[in-house]
Amino acid sequence: IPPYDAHAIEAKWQKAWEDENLFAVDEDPSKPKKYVLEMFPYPSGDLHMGHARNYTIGDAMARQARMRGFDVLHPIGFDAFGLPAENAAIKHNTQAGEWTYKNMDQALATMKRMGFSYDMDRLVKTCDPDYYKWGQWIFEKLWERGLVYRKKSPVNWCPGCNTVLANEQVTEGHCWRCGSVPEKRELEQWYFKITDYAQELLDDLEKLPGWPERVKQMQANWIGRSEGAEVDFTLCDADGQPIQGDEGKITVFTTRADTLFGCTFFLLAPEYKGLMELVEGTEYEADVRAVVAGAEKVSAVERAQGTLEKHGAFTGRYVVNPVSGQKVPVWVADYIVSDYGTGAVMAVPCGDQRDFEFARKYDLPIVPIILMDDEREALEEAGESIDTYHAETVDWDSAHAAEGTLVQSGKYTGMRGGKHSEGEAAIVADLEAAGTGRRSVQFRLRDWLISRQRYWGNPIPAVHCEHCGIVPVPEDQLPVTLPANLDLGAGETLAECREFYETTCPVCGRPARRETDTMDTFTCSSWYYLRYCDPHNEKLPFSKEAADRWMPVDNYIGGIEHAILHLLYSRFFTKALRDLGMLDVDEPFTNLLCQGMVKDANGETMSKSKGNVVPPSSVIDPFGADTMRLAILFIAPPEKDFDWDEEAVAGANRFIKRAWRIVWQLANAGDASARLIPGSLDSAAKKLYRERHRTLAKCTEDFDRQQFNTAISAIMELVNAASAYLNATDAAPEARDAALCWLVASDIVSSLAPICPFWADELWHVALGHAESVYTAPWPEFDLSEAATDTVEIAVQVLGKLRSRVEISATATQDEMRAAAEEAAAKWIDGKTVVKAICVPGKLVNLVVK
Ligand code: ANZ
Ligand code: ZN
Repeated sequence: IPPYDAHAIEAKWQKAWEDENLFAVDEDPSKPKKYVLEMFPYPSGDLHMGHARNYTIGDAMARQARMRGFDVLHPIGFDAFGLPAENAAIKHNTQAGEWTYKNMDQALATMKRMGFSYDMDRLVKTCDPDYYKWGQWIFEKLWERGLVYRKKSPVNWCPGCNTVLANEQVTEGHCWRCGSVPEKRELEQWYFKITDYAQELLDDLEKLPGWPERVKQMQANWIGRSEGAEVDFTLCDADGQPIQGDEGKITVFTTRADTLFGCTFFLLAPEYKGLMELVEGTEYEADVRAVVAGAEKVSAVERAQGTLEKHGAFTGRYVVNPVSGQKVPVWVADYIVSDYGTGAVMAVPCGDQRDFEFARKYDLPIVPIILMDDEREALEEAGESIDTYHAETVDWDSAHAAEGTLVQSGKYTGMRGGKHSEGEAAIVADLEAAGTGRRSVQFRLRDWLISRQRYWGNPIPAVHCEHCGIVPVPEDQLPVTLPANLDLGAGETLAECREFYETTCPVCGRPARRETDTMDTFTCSSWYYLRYCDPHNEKLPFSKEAADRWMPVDNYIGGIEHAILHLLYSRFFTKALRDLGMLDVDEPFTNLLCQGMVKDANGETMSKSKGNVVPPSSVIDPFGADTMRLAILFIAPPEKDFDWDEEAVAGANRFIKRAWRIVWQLANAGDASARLIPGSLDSAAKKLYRERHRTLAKCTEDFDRQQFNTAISAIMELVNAASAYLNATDAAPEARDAALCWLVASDIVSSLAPICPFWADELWHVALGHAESVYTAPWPEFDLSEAATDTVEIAVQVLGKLRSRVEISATATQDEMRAAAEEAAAKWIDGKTVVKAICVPGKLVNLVVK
């Protein structure tokens, strides 16, 4: 038996697979397809453990699918644009591209060492012009369809990164990359109209039973659909004189029209259009301006959270409540945002905590109009009536429950109040009848701001012409190529690069200026999985035929950090491209697996700053990639976090070596041409034969559930059973069943092949003598009925003491049980008389002797 030399074997098969192009797609339409995809990496350096885990999971799935007869698409690429390349270029005084391509090469080398079965002919790098060209092409198609527009709007400007951030990139009030606090700036920006798809993006979550519930919940919350109503208030001056015409109407969006009687003041967002006209030249102007100026310093996201100290000012104006007829003051408040609902809010401090805090701060009235159930019970017990309940103010510390019984609410008093309540329905119906309100649905989802004032990204293909306006770059002039030699170190930007921005108008031919914004890199990762279907297409981003063949992705594997943005944007692209007639599917990813994190041995997240990163090479160098892959999959189920464990790696290595020896022994004892006749196996062989059916059934099922750790346990049991068989037959090796030995050797190699590929292909070729790769061989077949035991092992006791165990037929009679027990316990009953045998079928025989 040759020793297990991981490094020699791995080098050998890396080369052989590459030479043979073994993992290229078959493009065989007679086979069912399977598209297995891991989220592609950002090439920031070498791969880390998180990557290694992500790709090992995907690779095990892809390899097994191949063995099960699927035509498998398993590609890889790089999400290669982005800020870190620019920062690195500045720091190391190189070009962003140079740094990026170098890192990609390094990552590819590690992927090769890890044995990932990618179809390398389909490699996609998003910073290659023949990829980003099609990103520009798609941009223009979306533009034609009305899904791209420009808007001057207050944007989050990150002073650290010198760029605009999308709302999504401001997390808890800080830049997601550098942690700076973004400022407000007014700029013309490019947007994708993802909100056109808000309802469908929400509804279609139901078509995704293969996604984790929590991811769907996060998406639904992000889309944030709210059902409510718009209510029109009438603007008036201090004397209650209404202001005539359309300007005299201010509309709010509320989910709680039932609380209209509790509206004691009225709020406008600082950016509310027309706010300044209300106060211009009045004594209130200065205070209102101060609130507006203060709000500009804080991001809208943060303001809307309502956790900051609230600021406001009275405008000197009032509005009349369309239901109660009450006149209430209009204030500007910084916790109201302009891009949700109408930017105006009816404040109900008894029911809304933010309004409550504002009322307390500025001494505005809080009138209770809803009683919680216990308050109502107390009231009734005191013999008072809801109808006559009267209170002008409250002594509470916070706003009260959202649901209860309406009081002090005119004809609605006594009705149930709350979201979607009886009271809400009644009031909205009356508003609709009176023409002062209507049902309305709002989404939290905002349009996708894609403009970045950054160099290392996909240029937006547009030209600004003084005569023709903003025009798209004609298709035959795509791609707009990124200049390679910007002096980033000196702070040069695209907007300062003459060579880039000086151009002529494609319509009139006059000198014009090229757009210098690049696209958010999330645009590149929103359709890469489509390019993999047809990576060399020179006429289109991908053909419909190829997309129809491969889409949707059957198994998508990646980190939970992409649960919202990347997945939402990809779903949007798929739907928009479907509507352009480019493919047929509604959803890009059928099954989603979010793998858990790899933490260090102390349970801390691995990070460079903590200095606790375990690089994959630290395992591959001493033990080989197969040990690494086995350890990663064995430590925990894929969706769970795990703590990196040296002992588990050593254990995986011991097992791989042991399985290596057992396979060789079985192969040496085996014979490929011998015929296996189950009926003629002796009892030891029969036992192993049953075990192989049982463990393969378990292992196959576990693969289907992607529970690789328990699949590996099943394979370990099979190895143990084989080892026991070899030991039991050590005395008479010639009695070993050659066909069975060969079969079980093949089983062990095949079932471990998705996990330890180098090990497996070596044994398959050398120990088992096959000419072809194990990945061209089928996944082992099994038959659960063969696993059913027709014998049982029973305990043999003499006078209640366990003396022996014996294997007997499962259907043995009591006499047969007794006979077998007496034989097994012969030496303990020698010279005595068995007076009685107590038989418990399937369990034991107790012999009573004298
Ligand atoms: C009256 C009211 C009473 C409200 C009450 C809530 C509770 P969701 O559910 O998230 O959609 N609102 C509306 N537009 C706003 C804006 N631009 N900025 C800040 N707040 C705004 O939230 C809907 C509620 O958020 C609306 O219902 C409104 O306050 C507030 F007991 O109206 B409500
Ligand atoms: Zn022009």
